[in-house]
Amino acid sequence: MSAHDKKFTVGDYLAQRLAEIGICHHFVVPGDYNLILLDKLSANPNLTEIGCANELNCSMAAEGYARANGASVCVVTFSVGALSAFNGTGSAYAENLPLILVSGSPNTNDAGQFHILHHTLGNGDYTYQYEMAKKITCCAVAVARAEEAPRLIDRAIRHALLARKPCYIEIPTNLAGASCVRPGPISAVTDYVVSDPAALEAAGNCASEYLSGKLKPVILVGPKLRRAGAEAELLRLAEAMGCAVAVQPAAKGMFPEDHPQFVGIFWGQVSTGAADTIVHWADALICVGTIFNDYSTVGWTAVPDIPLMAADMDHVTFPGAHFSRVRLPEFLGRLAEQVSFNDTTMVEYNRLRPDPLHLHVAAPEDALTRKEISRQVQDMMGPKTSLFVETGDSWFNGIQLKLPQGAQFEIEMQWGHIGWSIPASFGYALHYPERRTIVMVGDGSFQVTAQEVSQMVRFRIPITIILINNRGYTIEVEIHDGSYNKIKNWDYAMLIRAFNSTDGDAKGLVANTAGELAEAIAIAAKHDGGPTLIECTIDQDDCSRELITWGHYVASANARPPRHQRED
Ligand code: DPX
Ligand code: MG
Repeated sequence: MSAHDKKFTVGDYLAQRLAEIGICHHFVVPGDYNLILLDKLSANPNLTEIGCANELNCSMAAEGYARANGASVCVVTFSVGALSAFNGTGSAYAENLPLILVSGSPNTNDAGQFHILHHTLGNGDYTYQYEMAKKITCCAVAVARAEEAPRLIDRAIRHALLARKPCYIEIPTNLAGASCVRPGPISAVTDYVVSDPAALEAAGNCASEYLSGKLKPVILVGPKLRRAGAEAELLRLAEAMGCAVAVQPAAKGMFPEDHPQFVGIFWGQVSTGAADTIVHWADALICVGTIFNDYSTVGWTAVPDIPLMAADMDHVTFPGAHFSRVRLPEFLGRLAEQVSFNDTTMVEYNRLRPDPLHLHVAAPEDALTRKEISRQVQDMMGPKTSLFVETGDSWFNGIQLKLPQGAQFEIEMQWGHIGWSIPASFGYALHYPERRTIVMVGDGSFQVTAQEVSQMVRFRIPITIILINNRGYTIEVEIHDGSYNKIKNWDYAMLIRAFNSTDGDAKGLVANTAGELAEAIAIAAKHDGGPTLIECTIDQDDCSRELITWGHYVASANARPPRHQRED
């Protein structure tokens, strides 16, 4: 084979790299600027093309696929496609997921000839999309000559994998099929950057100093733990220390909930178990991959107030010292070797441990309530369940559930885009056909991305959608009410049947009572040929105590008056 094989193209190069980093499905919406590229991608035998209904959903499906697979790709057309896909790309940035956004772009001759092109702003500028992409990715590249494609494609993918952030690759329509050299070993792109040995050692020593003399250490786990691939090391550290382990809401499931050291979700006033009491009692707090934002701190009311040790994905900060290029798995692994056992916080927690709740079981004819839905969803959970919870009261209902060993939990708490759970669960389930994916989603959220259920129908993915119909944006009602929180009601079960058309096998069911929900869940459990949507109707005012409490504090944080600088 000659080094410059005429038959090998820029599109083939990208396809090969995607396959080599373990991507098996590529999410696409076609448009004339990306058609040749799509032909090249689908010609690669290791990639399966997954068409989506629109680019917002396409990017969110890729976001969900990256949660399961570790990396993903979304391929769209210029501007009309890419600007919608920026939303899922923003989510991937916020949620620390390497999503590769690829956009077709105008023919390379047009800019110089001052042509006005379709799907553009019409002002002759074709750089704006690339400029915008720079802000929401860790690396954006625009290929202008085929010769540059290998270097730029490799660079973007490498940055994304290392930083666990999205990247952007723009390929002009007349370059996707242009000939290109073949790629070298993939290790040059995927090779892991290990910790700086001196920084790792110094950080380890600093950790010993931080913990020395402390009597009540607690570990607080945040959502970046899984993104850094450090769950096993955290477990080793926790068991070596024997201390209490609390988890932030966005990290639910990243430390096993059936582990004796699991003390609950630390979420200020809406914590589970007695997690907040034990976190506030601690005199040393080892934060691992945590994110303290207005939501996770309940409108800044639950910011830990002792000096912290904060281990992030690639650096560690102590009171008074910072260490760069310390990778989380290596740091936690090292700490697990050096710490001493101190279970004081577990001894205390066992005194505080709340008794298990005796949940009220509704009679079959009882009108459905939020609590009864949660009780029945709890019974659906097993080791192979993956539960997606959507922004809305579903967050609070989902957080309260107990995850049995092996169950997975997905939440998009940093970005918080309503409608995320439908395309994201679809993307996720493509990677995990052996798992049972359940989605808890509100009526308002479902209306944002409902079309993507048709992809679950098309690819026969048996996702169970528990749609909680409380006739509006209840979480918004609790934060700030107004006429805008009312929405048009739909016949959701009938909508699903419309997606079936002549060849689909989705089920759309309605549950108004506890008994109807139990029957619907039994049908869903046996249904493998496509999704089952269960519309659960509840009273408009039936929402969780946690939502009301949290909404009150978040609303107060939003309403803080502007602070003016003092004029001297
Ligand atoms: C909005 C939210 O019906 O859930 O349980 O009734 O609240 P609940 P629904 O799905 O309603 C969701 C609604 C409108 N948030 O209450 S959380 C603002 C918002 C957002 N994302 C996007 N637009 C607006 N989070 C894309
Ligand atoms: Mg609602």
